[in-house]
Amino acid sequence: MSIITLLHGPNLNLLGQREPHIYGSATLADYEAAVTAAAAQFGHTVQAFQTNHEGALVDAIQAARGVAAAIIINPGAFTHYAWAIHDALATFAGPIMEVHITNPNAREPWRHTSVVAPVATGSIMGLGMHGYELAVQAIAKQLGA
Ligand code: CA2
Repeated sequence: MSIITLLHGPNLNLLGQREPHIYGSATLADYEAAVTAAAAQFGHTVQAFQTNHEGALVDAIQAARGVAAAIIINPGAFTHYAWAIHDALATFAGPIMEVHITNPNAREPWRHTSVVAPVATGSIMGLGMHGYELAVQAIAKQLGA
């Protein structure tokens, strides 16, 4: 049994409360429950954390080192410019799945760059909650369980 750290960045605490035409009606708690259920199918547990603060996200990534076997991260808008998150993720030894609810490449040009993608094992975008479930499946395969 391994721990998967699930990290959400800024404004994702508002899921299900604002802009449902873009982000759907599922809440952050729904996302965390779905990932937990998917992970349980492979015998893994999930430690979930959301923050609106870049440094807190860096701290959470560092805290996952030596504790979690894998990270699933939706860094929110930090995706597009937060090199401190890039650097923190680069220190993590296990699989890292970058997940986005929407497809940033189909949105404004400033969303087309990800500074996280170069240090991610894989990136899944535009599939809503299903993307998170696919991320769990990919991690389970990578961990060999
Ligand atoms: O599609 C994604 O998952 C994003 O990471 C979401 C970020 C956005 O900046 C990225 O480009 C793509 C924004 C998260 C904002 O979440 C909200 C949720 C509900 C209501 C308002 C914002």
